Amino acid sequence: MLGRRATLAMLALLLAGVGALAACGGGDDDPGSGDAGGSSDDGGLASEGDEATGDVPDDVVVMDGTDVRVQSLDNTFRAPDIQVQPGATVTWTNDGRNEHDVLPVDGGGWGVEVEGFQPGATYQHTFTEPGVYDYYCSIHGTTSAGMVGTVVVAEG
Ligand SMILES: [Cu+2]
Repeated sequence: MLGRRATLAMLALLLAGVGALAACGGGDDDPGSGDAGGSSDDGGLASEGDEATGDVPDDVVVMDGTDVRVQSLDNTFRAPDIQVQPGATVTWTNDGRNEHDVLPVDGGGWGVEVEGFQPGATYQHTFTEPGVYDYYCSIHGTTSAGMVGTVVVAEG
């Protein structure tokens, strides 16, 4: 008797679980199909332009003021993607336990090698020209993945 009751109880739990899953699946369908029409317009706009200077990241954080700080942690930049006004000075601090570097993906004239960016060190650069400046840490990333960041210089 006990064994049979236990089996019935498990069966009831199983059925309840299946019911809950089915309810979730059904609920997701309706909003999903509603969104599809609206978002296709945005895709068309996003694909225009920006090819020469690089893309402005979607999650870019607009930073007010002329003194902006970016933390270098193990192993990310925080915030990774920022927007500053022309003439702003960006200060990277190595707040991690490991050594890092800050290297521009395109061109040069700024950035810091690992020798100058040990834990506790700071590096700063003033960005005067509008543009999209991609950078990376060559120890923990590549030019396009891993420990990467972007400074967008634009009038706010
Ligand atoms: Cu690094």
